[in-house]
Amino acid sequence: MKRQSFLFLVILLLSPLKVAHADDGYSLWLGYDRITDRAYLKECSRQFANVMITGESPVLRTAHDEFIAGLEAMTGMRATEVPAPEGKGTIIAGTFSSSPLLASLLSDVQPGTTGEEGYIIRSIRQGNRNITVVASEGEKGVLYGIFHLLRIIETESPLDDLAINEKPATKLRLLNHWDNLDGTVERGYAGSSIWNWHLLPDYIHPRYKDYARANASIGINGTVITNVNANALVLTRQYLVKVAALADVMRPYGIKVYLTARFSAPGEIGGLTTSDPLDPDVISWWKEKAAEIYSLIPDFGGFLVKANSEGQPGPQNYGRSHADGANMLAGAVAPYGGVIMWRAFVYDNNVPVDRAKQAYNEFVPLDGTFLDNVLVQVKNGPVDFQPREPFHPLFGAMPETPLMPEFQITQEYLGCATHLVYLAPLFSETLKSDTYASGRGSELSEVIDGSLHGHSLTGMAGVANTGTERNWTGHLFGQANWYAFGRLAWNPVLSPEQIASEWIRMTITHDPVIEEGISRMMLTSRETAVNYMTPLGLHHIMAEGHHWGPGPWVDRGRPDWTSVYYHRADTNGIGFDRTRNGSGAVGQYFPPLDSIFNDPRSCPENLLLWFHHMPWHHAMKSGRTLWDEMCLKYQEGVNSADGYLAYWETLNGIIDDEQFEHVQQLLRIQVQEARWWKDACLLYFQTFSRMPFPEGVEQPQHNLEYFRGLKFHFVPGI
Ligand code: GCV
Repeated sequence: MKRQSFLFLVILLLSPLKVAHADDGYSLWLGYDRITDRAYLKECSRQFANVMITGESPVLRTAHDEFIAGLEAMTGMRATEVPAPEGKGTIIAGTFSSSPLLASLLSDVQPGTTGEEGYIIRSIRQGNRNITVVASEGEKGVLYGIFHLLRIIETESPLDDLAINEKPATKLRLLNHWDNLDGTVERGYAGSSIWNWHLLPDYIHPRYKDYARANASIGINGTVITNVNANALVLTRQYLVKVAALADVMRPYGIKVYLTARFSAPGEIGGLTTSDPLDPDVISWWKEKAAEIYSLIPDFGGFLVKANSEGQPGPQNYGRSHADGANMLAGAVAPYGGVIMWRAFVYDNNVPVDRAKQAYNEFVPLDGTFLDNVLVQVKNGPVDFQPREPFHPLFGAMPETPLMPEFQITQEYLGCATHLVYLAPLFSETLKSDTYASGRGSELSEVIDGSLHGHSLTGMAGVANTGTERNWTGHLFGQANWYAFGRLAWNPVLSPEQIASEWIRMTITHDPVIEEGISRMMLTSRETAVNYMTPLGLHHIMAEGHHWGPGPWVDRGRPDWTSVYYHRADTNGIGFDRTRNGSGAVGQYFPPLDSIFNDPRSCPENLLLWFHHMPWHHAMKSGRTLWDEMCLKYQEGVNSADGYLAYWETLNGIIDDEQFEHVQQLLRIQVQEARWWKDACLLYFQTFSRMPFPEGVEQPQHNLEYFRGLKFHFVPGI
């Protein structure tokens, strides 16, 4: 529950009826707490006493219900439904075509301005009458406009003189659930899967609708409900009727359902002897399967496919290419308007010289060979959702193919649901990267919004961090990452600051001083995690399998799943040489980036060890040796985590009690784990550098053998 100000707090403290506030987090950023600022309440009643939502459809009905309920919760005011503007203030919402009145009020708006999903919110004064218009060419746009207006009210932002024109930058804004049919969630840290397959289709859990609401409120318009490590069973009739029931819940919120397709399904569940994408029986099987799915789910979105990666079957099993596989599936869903999202997260079964290079090598030659309804889905970086990676070199390198980025909202490599790590700075760093694909200023956001290479099919995917935990995401601040993903998929150039501010105001407090304090903590938290986990371009040095704690010593098993493969520490130095003299990965970037990355003097220091193997004594820009700099970065991470806990503890009694205690406990774990990371990594790397810790670095709490000997059982996230 948000608090409005210190003044309000003082009143509460003095009140004999002081209640212990307890926000369990279920309502996410849609808590719609009662507004206590009288002037603001008065303004709401001046603007929204009457409501007129034109047109009839399930999505418009949702817009209507959301507005009435949200306004009532926040103001206590039930807007009167009117057939025409009247009284002091009326909100009129609808599609242009559903209302001549709307069309005439916005007669200056050119067709095509909003598209189906964009919207206009405008304050209009007619005599002494206030009219607020929310209009779009499509019903989804009206729904998004209503949620925007509710956000304005929830954050208590000014209500007069509204002049908002919004249009999403990407067409497909999707969550990807790595949820298995047995209820587990791969890399899920917030309980079990929210889909109860056993009780579907007859039991519709209230969470499904709340999930749809939350997503619609931030512009997410699709959900891939099954894991990319796919189970063909979901394509059987028994499961498809369950999927259809979920799609029915999502539809009024403008959300389409997608599935992952296991490439070997024709063989596994179709009784065929092959799943070769060029085999006529296989082609027919998928066509019939698509027809069956669309008969149950007319607006089914399409398939997401992980093929020939980490043991998943794919077209290469039959000597065919990724394009052969993707195009065969694309042909099956094309008659219904479906799409195929084909993942570029591939690496060979034979251990490559440099795993970071593989997707580029496999996919660039296929550019221009995919059908029009195929997108290639590319992780933000070339290895795997590390705390920091350079952007994936495929962005910009496949001009003939729509590429959609895949971000990981769930914190597989960032402390799971235990660490407070606000991911908008990470997402934004990628989206703002200059690819130089068409010269300087070719930002990655322009690759994915289609403007750089003229694509209209565009998208962005985020691997969900949701589960059955009461607060959905395990950590309260994990909600901010879900929120940030949606906001950035809508507008990739929104600033992390703005997104944090919106989220804090809707979730925790309106107090500007506290908002600033929490925002500072959020905005620095990603760098803090990088510092205590993998500073200066280190990567993939997490413990084996679960990826939770430190494991820089991991050297067993498949080499490109070990830590030593990535950090390459020896007595001479540390880092992966990806220069022209090394693996040559720098050559996958456009000039001048290739040269910038190739030269340790110009390579950004935060990526130094990603691209270079550097001597321990190398002089950093600070004048320190690489070893000292690394030690101090680890320490800085620990100090910042300590600072977050100390700051958070000042909020005791000022913010909601349950929110306070929940985050306090998790921060206590985070500071311990930050030390664990620092101690374990520095002690291990010291065996190579053979140099002492510089002044300012705390002595480790245990020796290296202790850290190496730690064993954990049943770490969540499978
Ligand atoms: C769903 C990493 C993760 C896997 C994940 C894979 C992928 O390897 O550890 O759990 O599998 O990425 O994105 O396909």
